[in-house]
Amino acid sequence: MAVKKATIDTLLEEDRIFHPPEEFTQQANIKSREIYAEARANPKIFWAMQAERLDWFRKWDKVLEWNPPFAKWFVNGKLNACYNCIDRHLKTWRKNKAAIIFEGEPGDSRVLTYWDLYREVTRFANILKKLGVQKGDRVAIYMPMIPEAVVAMLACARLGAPHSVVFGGFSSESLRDRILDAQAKVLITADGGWRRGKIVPLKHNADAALAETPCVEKVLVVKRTGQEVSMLDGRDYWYHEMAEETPTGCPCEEVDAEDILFILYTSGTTGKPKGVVHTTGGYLVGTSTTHYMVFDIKDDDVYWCTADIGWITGHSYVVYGPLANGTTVLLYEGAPDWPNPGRFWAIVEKYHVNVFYTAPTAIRAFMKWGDEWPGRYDLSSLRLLGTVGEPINPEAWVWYHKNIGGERCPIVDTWWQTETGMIMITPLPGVTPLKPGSATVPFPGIEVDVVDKDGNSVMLGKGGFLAIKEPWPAMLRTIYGDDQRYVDTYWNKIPGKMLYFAGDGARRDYHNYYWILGRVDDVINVAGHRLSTMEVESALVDHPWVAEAAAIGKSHAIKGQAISVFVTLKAHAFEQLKSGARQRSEFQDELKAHVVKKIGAIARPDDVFFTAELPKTRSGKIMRRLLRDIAEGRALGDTTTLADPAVIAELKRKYESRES
Ligand code: 7RM
Repeated sequence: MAVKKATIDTLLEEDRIFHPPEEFTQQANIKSREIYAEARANPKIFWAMQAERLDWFRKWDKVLEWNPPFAKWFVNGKLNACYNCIDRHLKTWRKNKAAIIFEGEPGDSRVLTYWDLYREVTRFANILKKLGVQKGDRVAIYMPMIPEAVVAMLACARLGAPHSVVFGGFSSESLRDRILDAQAKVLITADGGWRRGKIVPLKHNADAALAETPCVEKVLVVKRTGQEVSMLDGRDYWYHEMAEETPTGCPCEEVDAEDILFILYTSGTTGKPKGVVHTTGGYLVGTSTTHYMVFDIKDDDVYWCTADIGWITGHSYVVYGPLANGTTVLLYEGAPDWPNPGRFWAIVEKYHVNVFYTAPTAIRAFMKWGDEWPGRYDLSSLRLLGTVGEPINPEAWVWYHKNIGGERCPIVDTWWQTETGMIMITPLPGVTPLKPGSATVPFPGIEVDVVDKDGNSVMLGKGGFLAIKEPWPAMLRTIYGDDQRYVDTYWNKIPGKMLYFAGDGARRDYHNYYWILGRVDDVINVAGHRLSTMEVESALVDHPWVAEAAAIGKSHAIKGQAISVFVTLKAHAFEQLKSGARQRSEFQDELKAHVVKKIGAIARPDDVFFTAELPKTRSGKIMRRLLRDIAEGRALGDTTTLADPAVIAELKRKYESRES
């Protein structure tokens, strides 16, 4: 019965095809599939042509220098990312075009034209200079979603100072680790940001981090929420005070195409976050090209990508791609359900948003909140929808298509990663027929494969590892300060073959469409955000009660995956639990709060289960795969490598009856 149903589901998925509406194709930036053949015939010429959409101070000598796995794109080209996102537009009619339309959570709003943005960014850059920032210095940014966050990033880019944006939802300790790894000299933060009517106390969190980051010399604080915060004399400066005495107008540093534009930390299979390094030329070519073609962007569009600037999607498709293209970008500070679940649709109606890009987890939340919310608003301005962050289930796709897109908007399901910098597998909305749940096909000029453990292509219809076969312009260049980890994590997984290993499973169907099957490594994808099992486990074992812990991702209707943890307590704590001296819920709450303190609220485990023993191999490795089987209520997979098979049967029985 179960098997039969699975077969039917698969057939249904394959059968539903949505062709691009003719009216859409007629007006599309890319109208024909020829571009795929052109790019494949000569990828370097294709990317060189795309590079022409940028302004270069000096043209490159060579498109690509590939010393696997180290790439240089647009060798000896000189440019500036901020110049490309702002200054060059000032010489055109776009000077007075809206660059950023900002909607604050409390309902305040601001519009910054490209000329306004120029004035803000140049003044901000001058302030950073006063605080000692020079080309090559790292600057950490820990900000809410307000225009100053974008201004801060662009000001760094203007000076050639790599930024490291740390998501505002991360804890002090996460911020500290990232500041230390990059040895940031300056931190830019705010007093706070608004989230569901409450203040996220950014400066307060930053203070705790700053107590342990001697590398930070100065802190620049933007006033947003207005509550009292402590300011350390000689280290902390208010932005609005410095702005009063700082002029606008600041020259752009001429940087090399391969100079670092930013570092962004992401979770891998081990506990220590990886500083993904992106450089300037290739990154800007890759993000502006994909933004233009995938989002079919037009000069009169209002474009809204709901990602926070703390994630790669915020970097590539809120800031650099769209602004390089002279787009009007909508920026919203707060939560989708504040003050009610209609907030996003109220914003779409208010600003006549045309292109909307969000994550499957958000779409599933909208579904749960009910069709009546989008139903109350006029969403007829929308012409194109997008998703990113995790596989979208066909049901959510179809809901999005109907309830948000009015069955008229194509949906671009875009697969990519922090490391790829740019969209890699995606429809082109004017040419690619869509199948709900599939990210469709590789972007022109991108060579992808699905391979087995020896690196051989698997047959159509079969699952395997998603791999990228050729370098691409926005690829990560290394892990900050750790070339070896870069090589080992991404390029050495399949011995003897130079393939980029994405860490995702995938399948190709008989039309050569890609279906992403989720992570194959120890990475949990919670609401489209990557966390490693190791990070969560190290946070837990840091607690004095915990002897050992195993974290897994468990399917979750809204978040895609939720974190479940299996914890072995130390003897004294275990005694207290057994004797009832302390309630189980007390233990659970305390450990959940501890993970939040160490990593941030996104890492809060949904479920904490206590167990006397964890299933291990003979060499002592925790078998998370079996814990996943237990948590999902599935039959146990292969248990032959277990050191003590009795442990797992007992654990399964207890988990199902909820005792320990
Ligand atoms: C952009 C971003 C990357 C991981 C990636 C996948 C998953 C992202 C899709 C997707 C299926 C998609 N960067 N992922 N997009 N899975 N379909 N369209 O999310 O570095 O934070 O995460 O996200 O597992 O490896 S990320």
